[in-house]
Amino acid sequence: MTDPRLPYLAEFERKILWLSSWTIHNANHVRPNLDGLKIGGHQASSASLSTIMTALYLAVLKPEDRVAVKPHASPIFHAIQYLLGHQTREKLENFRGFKGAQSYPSRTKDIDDVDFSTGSVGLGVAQTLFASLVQDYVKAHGWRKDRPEGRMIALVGDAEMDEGNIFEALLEGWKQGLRNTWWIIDYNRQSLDAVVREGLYARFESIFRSFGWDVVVLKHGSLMQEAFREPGGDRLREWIDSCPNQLYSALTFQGGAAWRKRLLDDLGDQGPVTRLIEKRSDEELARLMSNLGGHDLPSLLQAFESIDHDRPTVFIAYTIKGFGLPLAGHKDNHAGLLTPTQMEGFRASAKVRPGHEWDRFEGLNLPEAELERFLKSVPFNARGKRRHEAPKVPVPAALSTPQQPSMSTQQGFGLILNELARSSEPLADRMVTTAPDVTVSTNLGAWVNRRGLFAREEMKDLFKSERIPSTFTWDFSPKGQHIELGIAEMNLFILLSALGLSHSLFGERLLPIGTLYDPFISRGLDALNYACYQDARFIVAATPSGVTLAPEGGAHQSIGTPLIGMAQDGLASFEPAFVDELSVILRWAFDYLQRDGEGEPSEREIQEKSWLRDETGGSVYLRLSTRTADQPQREMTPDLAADIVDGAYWMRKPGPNAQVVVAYTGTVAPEAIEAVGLMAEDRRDIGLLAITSADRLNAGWTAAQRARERGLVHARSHIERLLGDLQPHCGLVTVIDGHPATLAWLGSVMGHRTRSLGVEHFGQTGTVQDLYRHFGIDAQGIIAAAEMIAPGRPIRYLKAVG
Ligand SMILES: Cc1ncc(C[n+]2csc(CCOP(=O)(O)OP(=O)(O)O)c2C)c(N)n1
Ligand SMILES: [Mg+2]
Repeated sequence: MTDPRLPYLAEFERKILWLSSWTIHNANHVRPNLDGLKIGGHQASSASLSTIMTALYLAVLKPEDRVAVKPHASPIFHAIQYLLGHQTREKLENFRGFKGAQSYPSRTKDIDDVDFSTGSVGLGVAQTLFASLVQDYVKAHGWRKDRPEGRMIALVGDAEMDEGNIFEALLEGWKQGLRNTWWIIDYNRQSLDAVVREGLYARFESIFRSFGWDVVVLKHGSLMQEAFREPGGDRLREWIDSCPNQLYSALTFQGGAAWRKRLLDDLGDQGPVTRLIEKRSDEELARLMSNLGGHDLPSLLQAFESIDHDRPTVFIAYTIKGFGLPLAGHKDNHAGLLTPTQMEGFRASAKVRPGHEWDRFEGLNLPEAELERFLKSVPFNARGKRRHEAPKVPVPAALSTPQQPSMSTQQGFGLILNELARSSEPLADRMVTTAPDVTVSTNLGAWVNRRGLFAREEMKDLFKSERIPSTFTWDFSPKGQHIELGIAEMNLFILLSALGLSHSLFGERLLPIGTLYDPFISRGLDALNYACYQDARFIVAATPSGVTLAPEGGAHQSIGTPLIGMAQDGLASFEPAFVDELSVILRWAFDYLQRDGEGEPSEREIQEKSWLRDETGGSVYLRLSTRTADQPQREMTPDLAADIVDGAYWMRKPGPNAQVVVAYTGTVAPEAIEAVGLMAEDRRDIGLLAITSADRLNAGWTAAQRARERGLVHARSHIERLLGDLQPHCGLVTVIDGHPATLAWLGSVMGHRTRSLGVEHFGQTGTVQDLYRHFGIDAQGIIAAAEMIAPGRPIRYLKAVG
């Protein structure tokens, strides 16, 4: 008996193809919304997934499933959501326009229930794998026992498989015992520029099998399979299977007559197979030859619905790029658009009357009431929108601050986490840490000793059971709270992205902390950007940083990361110098992570003082160091704590006639303190500004300026207040173990002359002192800069230093 859903799915597949094509056509020709710029819209890329996505969204998916849609299938996705009532005509009419439906599905910018943003190819694919690990983590901790497990599904372009991060993820998935993950490869054998290499599917098959995945190849649709059963069918099958990709594409583009000519050239005068070809009209022949597995609803339903296990599964689905459209199969079709004439032809075949282009059932062959009933019964849509919310985890008023007289920020970070691990704070139970093989070297060891490593199955530390002394206990269990990763930094950020969306994906809030060496942020940078773009919430502690990792040499020293921290949207960056600052920042971070990020951030004057957009929340980057520093003995007053969070405070307040102010960030604090002490006799009223977050300081300043430009004349940012009392002639020397541009803008705030010290060139091995001297960020360098910028009598200690 045929599946009763098939007639509806076939109708809706046509409708979805029409709506997605019309969306693109409308944006280009009817209501051009990009100043005459023709916009691709990726009609062809979308069309190759039209059948698969119809089958998935309107039949196979359950509400608990989560999907990363190939970026260029966005028009199809929006069309489906429009049919299901989650996308508006207005947004579709404004596709790719300002505030319209987005070119690539976006969790934050689209309204139609996007599970994972995509755009930078490869990242969404890996995101599904890590989301599945997070689902396992949540379940293993006993938090969603009553809810069904979802499948994490990626719709993957075949050329997208070139991205290395996918393979890094595959290896990690294998190590972690991946389950409940489906990747569906849209095997249209075309990329952006060209047709892919022959035989690629065979590489895919063996790669996936070796990582323990099940492989399902969907090559021949049901029409083809029927034809293969006819006399001569085996010859046709051989021909199809040995046809080069380029030729198949070209014939698809040319259509029925070309198929006939070519097939008869190759298979004419050969008895039954010739008859098989000849008895079909051109149109029937074209339909047969384009009936690949990925365009055959019965095969797709059968393949998806026969999976009765949770093993990771890849489907290699043969498709046609541009399926159902006049540009099908053409190798240049990636950014191709239908001409108005082609669109009119398509309109006629879709039976859509002018003025009825957006009608959901226009041109369909089944009664509206039945179609409506079918849509209402779609399992995926049974619960409407599928995003979850999770209550906030309470954050204590203060974290316990280690009291050692001398330590590094990295060490302090480890100690604070250790205290949290020992505590019974609910917060500690929701924390989850992860590191790419640098757990011990970034000081997470003590936390891991107490809270254990996560794995679905128990695994005891053999060294411990053999009684071999070791500082660290490496016990794995389902209750563990540290996920140990292999070295790939891409995986770290994609996992943080998945952990940081747990509240929305799975309804359980996690407070993720990832650690890595600061220079290697760049290795995972696109994934970090991706995580922020989807508004995932996490803390990244990057340590060591700068040239303070002196003996390791230039390859382990970071220069530009403070600028990354400033420029990265969705990430508040801090570089504390002292552990009491770090403690305040971490506490704040746990709260900031959990603030509701829905909607557009507004610049309301929530924190009257700072002009920061703090109500929306975000992720946090801590740039730490292994360099030991003497810790100030001071009381952490609420005012000081607020200043630390806003980005700066006076370590030494300048007098009324200050000639020079030194502003430092992070681990160069001792140099700045020393320099100020040595200059105090020769420069009047000297000030020392401790900057804990150049990022937030700068953001507040920018926001205040914008507010004033809008007429809010009293808007003042934190840095404007701090520098506001300085005389115009006061010089500013800024210093950071990182790129000097990080603080160079301070001179523009009130117009003070500024000299910015920092590191611009690759370092090398040496002691910290050697390198600081070399780059001129030691006390002597600071004093020399001050003398130039704030003229006066010679600073007598200048020569004595260093
Ligand atoms: C990281 C990244 N690099 C490059 C691009 C530009 N780009 C978009 S689609 C594409 C080719 C996609 O081919 P495939 O994955 O086979 O998808 P198809 O268009 O065939 O459906 C490229 C290179 C991108 N979006 N992301
Ligand atoms: Mg392709």
